[in-house]
Amino acid sequence: MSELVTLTQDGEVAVITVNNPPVNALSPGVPEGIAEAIAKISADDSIKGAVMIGSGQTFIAGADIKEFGKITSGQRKEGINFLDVIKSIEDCPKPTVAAIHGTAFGGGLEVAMGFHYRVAVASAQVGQPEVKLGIIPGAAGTQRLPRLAGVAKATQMCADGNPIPAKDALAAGIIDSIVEGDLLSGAIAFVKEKIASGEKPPKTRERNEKLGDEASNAPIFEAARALAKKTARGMMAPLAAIDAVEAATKLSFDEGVARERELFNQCLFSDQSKAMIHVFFGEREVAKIPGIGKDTPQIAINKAAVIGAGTMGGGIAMNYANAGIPVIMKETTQEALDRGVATIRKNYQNSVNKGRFPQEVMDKRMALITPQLTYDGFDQADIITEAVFEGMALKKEIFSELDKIAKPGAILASNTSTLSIDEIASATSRPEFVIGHHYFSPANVMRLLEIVRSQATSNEVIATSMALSKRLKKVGVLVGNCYGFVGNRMLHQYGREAQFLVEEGAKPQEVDGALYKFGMAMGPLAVGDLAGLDVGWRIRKEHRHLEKPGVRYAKVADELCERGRYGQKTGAGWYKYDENRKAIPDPEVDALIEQIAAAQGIARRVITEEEIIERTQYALINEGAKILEEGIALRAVDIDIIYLSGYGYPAWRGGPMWYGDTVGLKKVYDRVCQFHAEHGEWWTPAPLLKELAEAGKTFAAFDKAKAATA
Ligand code: 3H9
Repeated sequence: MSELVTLTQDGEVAVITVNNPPVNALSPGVPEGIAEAIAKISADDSIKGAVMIGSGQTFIAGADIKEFGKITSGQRKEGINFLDVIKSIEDCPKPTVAAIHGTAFGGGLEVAMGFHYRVAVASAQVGQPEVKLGIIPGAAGTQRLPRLAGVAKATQMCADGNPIPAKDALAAGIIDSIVEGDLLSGAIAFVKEKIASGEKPPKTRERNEKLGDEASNAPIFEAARALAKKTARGMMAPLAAIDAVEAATKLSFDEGVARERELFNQCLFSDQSKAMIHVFFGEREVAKIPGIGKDTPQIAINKAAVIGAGTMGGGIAMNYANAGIPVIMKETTQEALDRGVATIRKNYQNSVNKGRFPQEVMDKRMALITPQLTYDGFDQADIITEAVFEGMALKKEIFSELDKIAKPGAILASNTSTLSIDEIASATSRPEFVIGHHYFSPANVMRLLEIVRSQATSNEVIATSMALSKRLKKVGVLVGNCYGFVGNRMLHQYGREAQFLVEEGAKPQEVDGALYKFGMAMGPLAVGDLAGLDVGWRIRKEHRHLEKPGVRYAKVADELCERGRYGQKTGAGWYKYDENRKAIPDPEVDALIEQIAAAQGIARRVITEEEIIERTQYALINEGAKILEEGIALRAVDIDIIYLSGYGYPAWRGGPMWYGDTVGLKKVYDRVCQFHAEHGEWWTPAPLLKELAEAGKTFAAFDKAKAATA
């Protein structure tokens, strides 16, 4: 037997151990090893029953995701087939038990369901997360899970991909027992009982009692489809997963498996699954920073402080409290402080009301936040995050103050979304401890944390910030210092094109509608109204000196602000809003736009959805290529992850740079050149885009080549 799967014997019980670190994925060799072990167990009269366990941190976390890319690229000729090995486990004449700790995900759960019984430790989780990779279970998970858990539970698990804890898996019938104490001993004791009972080992595929009937199942599938269309808008996998579970209720087991395979292949070979697999590895890749490793020392973060109790400051304080880290939240007036605390309380209360966590958790978190008007206790904080208005003078004043108060070795972070970290750091005597921690609104919800290094930021501060992002349940992405960093620098181009399109003839709802249809969580103009148009207005005023004379400037947003239309908070912005905050197109805005266009001599015309997508997406890609070339982002995938986790970009498109690869960089570059000719300076093609397009390459290939030389 290979080292990936070992077979040992404990009296009459055989123990199969899967040993494929870090997550015991079903890489080539693992399913074969399990099949070989089962064959030996079936043939050996001294063995009466068997247990399978994973070594290390987990049971089997699924198929080896790296193999999917090999299949779709043609590098691997044969598909992945775990069906036969699972059937051989199920057909083993002796009782078999899967002993689960960590995660039994995807193919891991599918293998476990082939065993006659499943036991787990209380901390284990089981799930069919395939839809998160743009695929569906492909080893009969959609056929066996409803036979164990019933149609409703199986549909939900296969369609949303979320794991469930052992306790719920026991209640649903997915596992048979929760083991207290040592898992292997518990599993061996369990199988011994089954051997002693003489009970015929049950085959999951033959258990049809939970499959329901058409009348009871139809509403389950209908509700699941409606939910998937809403929560996974534009994605094909959740709907395919529901179809596959439905097949389990209507076809024989073997026919259902064949249907599942057909749907699995449709998903696997789609652009969506390629994009989502790119995202899976990308989210892990962003944590890897050249020059920073496990041996880079880190600063212990046990106490935090935040300056500002506004939308951002309050959200940041919540992040610390959620992670169990005590945090001081400072404001300048009692009124602002009270408002900040009330918002936090309201947010937590909403979560309690929705059943996300109990009241005690809220009380504990509230108790971790100390609201105050002074700098008392700031000298004890390991990290201080400034989250005040976006103005350089104010930020420098605060950092100079913090330099006097903070203890040596404390991290001084700014939540600035655009301003130079180098300049902010220059207000202190310890620039190596200054870093940007750019959160996204609402800061307690959005997953992205853009971590901005200055010229001087130390590796220790960067490593601590990256590790802290994990503790705060964020995706930390390290970026370099420039105006707007990665996310907002690109957003600037995207938002500008959206506004230019409006000036040229598209209605605000047409621009937003096309981008919503493309998959964005919201259109850019509606986002502006939500965030507050005055925020960008203030930033633009701060950066007036950077504007180049003679270069076209998007005027409408400024004019809306001049008229007090700041967006939702004033009841009007790009749209007007009713009492339920529903956006309603406003003829006043249309008239204003026409007036601004006429004053600039812009001839208005019909604008297609295709042009809206090209102008906005290619603006992102072109700027992204410049950012990449300048080294502001480490990799193209870092840009993708920033857009997915901070800007509502659809995961199934893989992020803007991946989308560019999907379209083909030659096509993108040609259009950028055309836009450059038509619209001027803003569209100056990025040299890197030109280079890759002309060489027939992709951003993904650029990343790979860079990694190879690192
Ligand atoms: C499937 O099973 C399809 C089936 O229906 C059959 C079809 C025929 N493969 O996340 P971490 C790597 S689809 C390859 O940082 P954690 C990961 O890239 C699969 N590699 O650890 C990372 O590598 P690196 C269904 C994998 O403790 C390292 O392992 N299963 C896989 O925070 C550590 O990962 C899933 O979708 C994999 N399956 O979380 C489960 N999984 O160090 C996906 C992980 O080089 N995995 N790696 O960056 C997870 O959800 C989490 O990794 C897990 C551990 C919860 C298991």
